[in-house]
Amino acid sequence: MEEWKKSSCTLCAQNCGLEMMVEDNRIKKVRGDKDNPRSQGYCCRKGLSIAHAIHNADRIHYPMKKLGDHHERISWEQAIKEISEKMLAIREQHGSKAFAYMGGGSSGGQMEVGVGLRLLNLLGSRYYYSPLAQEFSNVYWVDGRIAGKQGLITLPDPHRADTIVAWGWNGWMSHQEPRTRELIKEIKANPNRRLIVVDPRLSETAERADIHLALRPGTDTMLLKAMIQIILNNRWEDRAFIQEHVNGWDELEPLFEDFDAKRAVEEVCALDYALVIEATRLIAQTKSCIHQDLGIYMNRNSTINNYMLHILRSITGRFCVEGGQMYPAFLFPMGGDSDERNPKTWRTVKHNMFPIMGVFPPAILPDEILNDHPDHIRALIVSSCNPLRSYPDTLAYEKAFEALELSVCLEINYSETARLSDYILPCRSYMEMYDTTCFNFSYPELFFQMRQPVLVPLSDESKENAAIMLELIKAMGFLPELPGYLYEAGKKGITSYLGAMGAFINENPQHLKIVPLIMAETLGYALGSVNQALIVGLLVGSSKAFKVGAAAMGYPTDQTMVETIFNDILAHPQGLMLAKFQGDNFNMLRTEDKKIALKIEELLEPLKAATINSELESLTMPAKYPMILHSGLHHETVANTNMRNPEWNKSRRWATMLVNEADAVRLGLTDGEKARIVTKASSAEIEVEISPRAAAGCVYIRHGGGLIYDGKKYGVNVNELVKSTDRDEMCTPMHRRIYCRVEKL
Ligand SMILES: Nc1nc2c(c(=O)[nH]1)N[C@H]1C(S)=C(S)[C@@H](COP(=O)(O)OP(=O)(O)OC[C@H]3O[C@@H](n4cnc5c(=O)[nH]c(N)nc54)[C@H](O)[C@@H]3O)O[C@H]1N2
Ligand SMILES: Nc1nc2c(c(=O)[nH]1)N[C@H]1C(S)=C(S)[C@@H](COP(=O)(O)OP(=O)(O)OC[C@H]3O[C@@H](n4cnc5c(=O)[nH]c(N)nc54)[C@H](O)[C@@H]3O)O[C@H]1N2
Ligand code: SF4
Ligand SMILES: [Mo]
Repeated sequence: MEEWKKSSCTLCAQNCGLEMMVEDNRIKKVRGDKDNPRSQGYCCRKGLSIAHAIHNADRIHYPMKKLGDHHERISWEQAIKEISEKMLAIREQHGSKAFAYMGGGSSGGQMEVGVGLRLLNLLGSRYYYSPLAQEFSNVYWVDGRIAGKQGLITLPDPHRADTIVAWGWNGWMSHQEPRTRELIKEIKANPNRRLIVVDPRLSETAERADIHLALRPGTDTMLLKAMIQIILNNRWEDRAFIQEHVNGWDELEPLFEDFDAKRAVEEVCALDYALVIEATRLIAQTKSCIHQDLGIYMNRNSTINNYMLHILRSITGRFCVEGGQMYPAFLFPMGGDSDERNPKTWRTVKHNMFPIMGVFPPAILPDEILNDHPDHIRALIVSSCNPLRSYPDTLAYEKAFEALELSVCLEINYSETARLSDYILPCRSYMEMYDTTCFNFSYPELFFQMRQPVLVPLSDESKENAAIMLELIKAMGFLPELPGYLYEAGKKGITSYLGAMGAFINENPQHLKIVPLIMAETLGYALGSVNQALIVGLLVGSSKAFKVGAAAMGYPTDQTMVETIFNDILAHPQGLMLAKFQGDNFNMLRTEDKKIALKIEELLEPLKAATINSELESLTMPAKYPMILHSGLHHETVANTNMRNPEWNKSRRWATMLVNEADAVRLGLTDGEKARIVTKASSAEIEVEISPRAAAGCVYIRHGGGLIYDGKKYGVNVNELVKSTDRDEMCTPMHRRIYCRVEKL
């Protein structure tokens, strides 16, 4: 019988609602779920193809151990025993700093972090790495300074804006906003709304823009400085807003006053000055919002560019307001506060790098493994990410994995990372378990969806990632023996469980710190899911703003609150609005006076130092590598490294390198022939695709190539062409500006 089950897509951070028709425990058909209050039926071709990510020939069904050049099946008992013993031995011999955990950044499910981080901390380490720190470090750092504390992030609110600026963001292909294509179509159809695209090339989004600022690659700093100067020059700044909501502008203003905007725009950015003035007017004088993305995040000057984007928003009154840049409502913050000015904040031993929102950057992990310092990383747990394809410098990562004394990979597939790991532990896929992500961005209402399993686990031996990490914690003796009544209490309901837990902690206050683990163990047992128990834990520990917001939605505020909300979550597999945040968005700031702290001391000098002349000089291309490789377009034929089976793109051309027509003529290349691309890191041969989507002087390779499926490798792995040194001061990779040369074969 046909049965449609509700779930969500796990292939990008939008997590669009999906309905799946399941037959014989296989996903047969997929459609957008109209009942999902945020995505409202929207989904893209990736979501429609999600069955390939779940049902594929590379699924892992049991624990495996590396023996020589291959892996062999072992039992769970052996796996947990050997790994935990090895970990304790490494800690005994080398101390806590030998451990790192990399995970929790997946766009599908993140409850694992609740246990993964505690496992790391129980071992005494804070070296938590996640993909968040290979794109967002700069903006999260700036967000932290401006808000007075790290942990909350800001986001654009384009659905309620009239002018939307896509700055280094190709939304038509990458989404990154709810219902992106619908949004772009709505703007096109409405003469009062406009789309401005700042992108060197004619991207699919730029093609649909009212104004396309096709700037010379890497010149965003000069464009931003020019726009701020143009605003001042025309007195377009919002003085009343600045007065009421912004601190520090007085000291910043002089940095822009004498800037030669016209010369910067024409000589550095190679743009039409009148067009830039018009775009700036729309940003300043209409209900505007700016969505910046990888064109900014993974590019030169990312820190000051993100800073100037916030300055632009602040002085035009577009910060903490509807349709501008906002703090989303939250059940739990995106991360912790790991301010590097605090001497207690851990740093890495090789690069002395600090975490941002508690997260260390994957670009430097190979270096942190491959060094002689007594405290270098020796043991790594990787979960739900694929560093051997996703993070820069695959060749360095390969060496690093070889040097590790212990590598453990929690996966659903025989990924490139799994292939090099000492142990592979089989996870349930996101369609086989309960989970959620922290990408429930909305304001003032808080959207929440706990995905429910649509399939019976494909293997009896697979487990939730969090459950696996809990097994390791127990095997290492980090969890005390717990009374039977705690295991049983959850069967009588959450309120009854929380009562029992309260009594237990009263008698055993020494265990207060590990309450979430005790819940994972005992409530997880009663509910049959560690992840569900962790979600209950989040509700228990939720912020005051959330609790007030939940009360505003009609939830009880007494001891039955958690159970009532949790039951409602269970009853809404399509997701629901859980809380309505009260007061205005400025309330979310962590500054004492609830004003935007616009002056960032450390960035004043770099801002001053970025002049027209200094920029012209540093934009000069190295003679040996006269072109720019855009390493990793997030194109509609890519789903990061989640779709290993190339079948889903079978009628499409995707394993190519985009080249501009003039460059192709100059290099003597024809469409379809193979060319060689050479970078400092390596070289590769790849099919040329002459494309109007490529800017002159740039070539583009799609992200997610070089995956091995069923023993065969498809496409070029672009991270082999990137060196870990191609990174900025926050250790984010410079994937949008890898110097290269292209040769005819
Ligand atoms: N279909 C699909 N969608 C995805 C993903 C996927 O794999 N496939 N992955 C998801 C993930 S994890 C992410 S982070 C997002 C990324 O989403 P995007 O950031 O939209 O992805 P990119 O393809 O890198 O697009 C960045 C744009 O920046 C432009 N750019 C390059 N250099 C410069 C420059 O110097 N200045 C400016 N202003 N722009 C420049 C590029 O031409 C490009 O059009 O996509 C998400 N969505
Ligand atoms: N050169 C270059 N590199 C890039 C980029 C680029 O633009 N250029 N983009 C970067 C960006 S923005 C991002 S976000 C990263 C993403 O890179 P990663 O953080 O590695 O994320 P994914 O590629 O999504 O990897 C997901 C892994 O999790 C596994 N997985 C899928 N579902 C499940 C599950 O249910 N359980 C478990 N345990 N595992 C599962 C998949 O098999 C896969 O191996 O890539 C980055 N890499
Ligand atoms: S936009 Fe993202 S979440 Fe939505 S269907 Fe496409 S890949 Fe999935
Ligand atoms: Mo990403």
